[in-house]
Amino acid sequence: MEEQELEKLKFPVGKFEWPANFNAEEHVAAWQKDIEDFPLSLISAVDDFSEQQFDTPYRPDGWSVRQLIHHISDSHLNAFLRFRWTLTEDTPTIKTYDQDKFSGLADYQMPVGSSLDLILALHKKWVYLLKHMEEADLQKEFHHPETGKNVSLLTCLGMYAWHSRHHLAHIQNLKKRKGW
Ligand code: NI
Repeated sequence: MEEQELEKLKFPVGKFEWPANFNAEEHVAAWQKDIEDFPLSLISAVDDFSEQQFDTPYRPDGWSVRQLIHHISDSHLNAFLRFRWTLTEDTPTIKTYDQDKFSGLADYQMPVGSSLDLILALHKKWVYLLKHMEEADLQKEFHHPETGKNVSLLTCLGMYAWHSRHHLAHIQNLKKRKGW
């Protein structure tokens, strides 16, 4: 497989980039809607999947759809906690984790239902929180110990809106390629 082709499979919606003509009102609303719509889009994307389809990698040497879904629940759970810490502490240092090692843990082989339920409930709480945050809250930052940088909740929101679209596109593209 050519490198360019693989890159397209890895990053079907591109990498997260800060919008060129950023408009706070417009982008915050769009990102919030991404977070709000994602669980049902994800659930409907895999609605009629067989266990075999869940075990199909979304690209060569990539995670299976099952691992992807368990990864999303872990990743967004961590993001939600980062929001909570940042809203209640002064520039907290977050805890990172090894997502590849996480994906090797036993529960990544479970049926996806538990993670889909978790993602649905988590995003409901996340959106409620987002809708009740002050504009200034989005400027609050956490410290990332690996990059050494501070990250605002605004950036974090944009990143996880992207992360939702990124992994949904993995599954949608796999279905297209396989004719599912
Ligand atoms: Ni991811």
